[in-house]
Amino acid sequence: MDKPLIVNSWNEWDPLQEMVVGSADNASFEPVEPGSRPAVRNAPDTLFPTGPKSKEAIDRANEELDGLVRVLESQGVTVRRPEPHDFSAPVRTPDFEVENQYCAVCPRDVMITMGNEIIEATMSRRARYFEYQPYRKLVYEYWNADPRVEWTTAPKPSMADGMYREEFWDWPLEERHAKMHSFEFCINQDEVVFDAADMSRLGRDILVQESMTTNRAGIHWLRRHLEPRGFRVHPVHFPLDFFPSHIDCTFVPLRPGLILTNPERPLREGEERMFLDNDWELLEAPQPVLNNDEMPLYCQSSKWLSMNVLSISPTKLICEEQEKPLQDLLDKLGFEVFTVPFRNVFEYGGSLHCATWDVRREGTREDYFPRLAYQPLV
Ligand code: ABU
Repeated sequence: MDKPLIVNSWNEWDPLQEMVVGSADNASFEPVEPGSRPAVRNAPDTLFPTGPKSKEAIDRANEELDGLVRVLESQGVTVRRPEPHDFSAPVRTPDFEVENQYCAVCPRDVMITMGNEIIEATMSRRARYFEYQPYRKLVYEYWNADPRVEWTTAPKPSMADGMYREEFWDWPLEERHAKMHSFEFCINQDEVVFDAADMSRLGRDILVQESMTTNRAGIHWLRRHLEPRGFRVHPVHFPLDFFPSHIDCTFVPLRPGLILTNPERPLREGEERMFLDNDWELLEAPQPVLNNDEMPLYCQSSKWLSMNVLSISPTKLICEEQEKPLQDLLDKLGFEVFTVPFRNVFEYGGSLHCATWDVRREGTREDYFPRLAYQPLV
């Protein structure tokens, strides 16, 4: 019999065996750059801090990340952590300079497992250009241990000024509303750009959100890479999300046939077809406990981090400790719900799904969409 695969994960819900959980060690504040305009919550005119985060803020986030590790380990999951990295160091390439980097709290943004293949995303922001580095030692370990592991690094974009549309940040809300169906954000369409967290894996079918962090060239690259490997890639759009970045606070598969949706970010008309034709239920998440203006001061994400849950299996998942309305809904749906406090992690860009990268789950590639009209590129 073949030895079990070391890297194997085809969807977001199969029983979890091995996972990377992020770390806040050496984290810095994200700098202002063409792909990101961080702002202090409720005080947009206050200067956003720069340089390393405080030891206290790092310790608070690490305590919660360690709590997540304990829950995962109690469920038999092997947990791995990133290597230390100096995020206070500047980056200088022939095309740009940025005063510091960010953090290794959200491996989901950088790394994705597609079956037995690990893909490192291009990334979309300068401060995150080298964010693959804290995971390289692990990738080498997996790659050396099992010849069936494939490893792909997507082409690095220049991140030069010409890759961005800086005026995006100054568009008034009315203009964003008027332009919502053009799906043009702070990156233009000239180079291949994607963050891994704009994808969601449903067996043979991969959803990719067009966003501030993934452009159409990025989706095109993913199709050309994944279709010959037997995947079908579906671009998805949420026109009422004026600052889309990462799909996992918007459209969250919980188990075969069930997706948690964001009531304030409906799918573009027509894109729900593939789900309804294949008997999937799209179920709205309840309103989060916090409003956007109650989110942590330096957090750049929305209140919808509430729905950034992590599946341990099709019947068990982990939810943020204070999100009672969502916990009650999941409980009614028959899930065993584990909870962990995680709000001190929010200012590092995500919640439970963002702060993890699944390396191995049970299961194989299944077709959950047998009734699908799909036109491959070639
Ligand atoms: N990194 C996930 C953030 C998504 C959101 O704010 O809705």
